[in-house]
Amino acid sequence: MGLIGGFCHLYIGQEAVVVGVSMAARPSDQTITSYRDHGHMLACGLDPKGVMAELTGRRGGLSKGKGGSMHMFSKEKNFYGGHGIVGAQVALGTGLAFANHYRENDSVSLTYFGDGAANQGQVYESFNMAELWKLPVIFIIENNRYAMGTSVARSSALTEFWKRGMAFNMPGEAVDGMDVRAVKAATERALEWCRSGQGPYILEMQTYRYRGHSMSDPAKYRSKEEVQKMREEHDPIEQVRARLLADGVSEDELKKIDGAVRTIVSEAAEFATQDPEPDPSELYTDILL
Ligand SMILES: Cc1ncc(C[n+]2csc(CCOP(=O)(O)OP(=O)(O)O)c2C)c(N)n1
Ligand SMILES: [Mg+2]
Repeated sequence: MGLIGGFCHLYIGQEAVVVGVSMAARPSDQTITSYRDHGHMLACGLDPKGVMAELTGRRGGLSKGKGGSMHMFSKEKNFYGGHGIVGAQVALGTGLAFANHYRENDSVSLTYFGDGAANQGQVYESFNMAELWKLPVIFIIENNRYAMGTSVARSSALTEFWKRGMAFNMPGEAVDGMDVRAVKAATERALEWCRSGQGPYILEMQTYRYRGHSMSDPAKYRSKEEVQKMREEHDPIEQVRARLLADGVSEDELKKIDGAVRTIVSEAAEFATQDPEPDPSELYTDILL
């Protein structure tokens, strides 16, 4: 409908990652991620109206309508963005872990990044310092198999991202990122490792990006069949639904949950189209000059 200006990177297909991690984490643990951040924000407990209104550039948006989809923060919910520079959040997330270590506050930095970002130089500088100083950080690599239109096989010398910490003595494991139970269990192990003072940990979440990279994506780099197969055989939400039905939860109960979610979404959409845009006088506030 053209209501969202600029970029918009959807998280559809990857939901089990952030949900499973959040189930294991404490509200005091910090989250920091890339521009594919809407799911992370919702999982941190941020108001969907604030997220949606930021997408449409309205006053009630989480960054007052001036940040857009890639730049939303909430110190209150320990959500540190939303970063557009590929890999930049990894060094910042390591800094958050340094602060935790220094303050001895028992919090863990949940630092998310993509398979593409995993090839950036600052990631390895961060790995070195994190392990050297035993910083409480989980490096969560969301391997959704593509960086824009480039598959991991075409860009990465070592496609087993969980092994990327080996040169630094950092443990890691591969996780079925389409199964929320596997994500939660692996995150619990990693959190225990970090909180007991043993340093950082890598979780490679093997997941899949259903939609295009961003706003326009001709998707010539993968087949429709590949996407269809993932949706049909591995969808993280359908898996939960099938398990609940098998456990005796009724279709009616599931419909109620669906209905409640739809209400939240339409209320957010309504707010994001009715709320006014920021006043022009706001153009020079909240920025560093
Ligand atoms: C330093 C830098 N280089 C290039 C880009 C352009 N760019 C934006 S997203 C992206 C791909 C990153 O892929 P990945 O880390 O796998 O994350 P995903 O989009 O799959 O979540 C690239 C190259 C950028 N934003 N920043
Ligand atoms: Mg990727």
